[in-house]
Amino acid sequence: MAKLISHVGIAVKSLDASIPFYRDVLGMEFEGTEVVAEQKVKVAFLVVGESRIELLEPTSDDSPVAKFLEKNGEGTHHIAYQVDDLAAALADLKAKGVRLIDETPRRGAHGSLIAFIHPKASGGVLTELCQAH
Ligand code: CMX
Repeated sequence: MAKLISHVGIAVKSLDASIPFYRDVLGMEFEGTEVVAEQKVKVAFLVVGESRIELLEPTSDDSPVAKFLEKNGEGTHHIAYQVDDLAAALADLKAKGVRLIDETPRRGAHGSLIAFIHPKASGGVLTELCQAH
């Protein structure tokens, strides 16, 4: 099911303040930013090998990332694994009784399809599955 680590999501207060560390200090290729309206975040992607770092800045006070920042401050927010067929993966997880946040795929960045597994079902790690578009 999980093919590779698509990206690691990191919650930040400000993309502008956070991008330079990854781009200029760690030397990652900066791919650009995108607003993911459905998730109430603005994201920046930085390429590292086959994977990416996704910096997440909330776009409103009721964004899940705003709530995370308020509770924990900046830091690792989720790990995303790439799958070939998200709908099939979700059906499989549901059949196995895994607690899902999204029972059907939603729209993520880059037109991808995404769904989250609840952190209580995955050892305290918010886990995303994504299918590239
Ligand atoms: N990683 C690990 N645990 C987390 C977490 C995270 N990112 N966010 C919340 N939790 C834990 C909390 O610590 C809390 O645990 P305790 O009950 O032990 O204290 C529990 O989950 C409930 O957290 P909460 O703060 O009360 O928040 P909610 O239940 O309202 O929401 C969650 C939590 C995960 C269901 C919600 O954030 C969600 O639906 N997330 C998925 C969507 C998302 O995060 N979108 C932004 C990224 C989008 C993108 O990548 O494009």
